[in-house]
Amino acid sequence: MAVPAVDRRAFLKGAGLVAGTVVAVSALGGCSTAPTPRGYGGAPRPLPVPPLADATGDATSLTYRLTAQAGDSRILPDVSTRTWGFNGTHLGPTLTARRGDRVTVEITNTLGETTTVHWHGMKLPAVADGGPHSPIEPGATWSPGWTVENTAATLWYHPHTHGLTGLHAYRGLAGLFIVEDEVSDSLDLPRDYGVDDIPLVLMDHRFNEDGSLDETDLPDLGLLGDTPTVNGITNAHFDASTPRVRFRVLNGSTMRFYNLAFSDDRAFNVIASDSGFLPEPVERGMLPIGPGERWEILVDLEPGDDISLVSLPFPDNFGVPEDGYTPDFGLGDQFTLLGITGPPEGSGPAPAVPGVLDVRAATGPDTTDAPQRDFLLNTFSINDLMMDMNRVDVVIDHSGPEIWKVTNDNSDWPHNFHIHNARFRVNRFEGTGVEVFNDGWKDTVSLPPGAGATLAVEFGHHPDPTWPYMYHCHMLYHEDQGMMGQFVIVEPGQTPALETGSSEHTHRH
Ligand SMILES: [Cu+2]
Repeated sequence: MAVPAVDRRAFLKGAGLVAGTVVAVSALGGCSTAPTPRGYGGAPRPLPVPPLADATGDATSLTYRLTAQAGDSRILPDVSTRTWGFNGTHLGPTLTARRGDRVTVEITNTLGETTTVHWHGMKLPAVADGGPHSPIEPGATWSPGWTVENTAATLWYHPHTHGLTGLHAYRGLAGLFIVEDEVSDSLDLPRDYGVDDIPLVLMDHRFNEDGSLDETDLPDLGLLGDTPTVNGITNAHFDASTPRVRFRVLNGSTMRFYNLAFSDDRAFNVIASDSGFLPEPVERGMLPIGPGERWEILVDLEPGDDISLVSLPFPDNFGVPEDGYTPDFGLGDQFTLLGITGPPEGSGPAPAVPGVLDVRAATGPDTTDAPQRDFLLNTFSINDLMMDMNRVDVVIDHSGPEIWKVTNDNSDWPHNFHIHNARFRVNRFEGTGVEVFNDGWKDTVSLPPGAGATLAVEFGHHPDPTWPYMYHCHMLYHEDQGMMGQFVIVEPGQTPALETGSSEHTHRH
């Protein structure tokens, strides 16, 4: 359905006025007048680390089993919260595989509600991708299988239920999928999972007085929270045992952008983006991360260090106007995310950071003669259209790369853009004065108001006219409101013929 531009603007203005109260509420999480978010008083708790999942099968053909289940968790220290998780009450275990492995995941849904599981960042056949066309009904088991073709990277999995992705992720359905290969083997990097190689799943929540999750969608903001959590708890603390720690940071929040830094402003090295290693480490003091994105960073620590990983207010509010008409996306908020203490006395200095990480990442795809497509993001639409499970928006009938020019057409809202079954380079970033770090291979790009990103996109090539892949805004309230489209990869001359899906919308309103 097309949405006339005039109506969108009118809606936006009206919504902004309604959101006036939200601005005030969200500002409580801000830096200057902010009280401590709930769960951050008192003693910190040790950072939980999601367990590594056990695989069955032989060395190169792995089978994982995930059970989506509900249960009670201690997100807050003093009260239990009903949450969802895989193989546990909250979040999910970390899956691992090597490039070239055959992977099968048997997912059983015991939730009592239909959900799906999508492999974010993975190149794989659309039938295994776990988008909205692959519902797992209550009591059912879904067993996708594929051969891992990604290079070493920190990927993740989360629901992609039509109209309900944000809610299902917010309840806790998210886990990491770490891919290793011969390059990651060869690098002198921290690799002892849970010791010096630490996943950090960032989320944010709102709580009712009784400790239950507040699942009320705020106007325009959906499930934006006022309380940050790391690996499922508030006020987490990590005691380093080594002089260098590798953090694999996932922004698993539904709507929140974080501006990562350390409390003492120390520099750190960025070593990997969404889709794998950078060609060489890049030293940074701040690092924005949008919903769905991942960064791997190295931080060096000394005995006696007592610091925090924090999220700082975005310079220039990420280009979003601070007025009475624009919803407060929390871009001015400041949070302590994770307390960190240095290694024990007597720990030596960290070794030199490798000067080269992955020469394969130094160049993008050759886009000479590559087709270009344009995507205009505005409010809840892409190219004036909202998601329709029965409509194919893009047909790709070749195996080469494409140029996708993605523009945030809103002057006052941030968006971001994620493409399934693909990785891309950000070749140009324009239309905004806001600096966004976009080095390396990515699968999700953050777009401040007005920003245009020219992406050189490399797709997995698994032609199948019957199953679509998704592209969408990864601010999940936007996605759930319809900010998503479908593409199909076919053989030359083939016509898409979707056999799956339905026009039934399951929006919760
Ligand atoms: Cu959006």
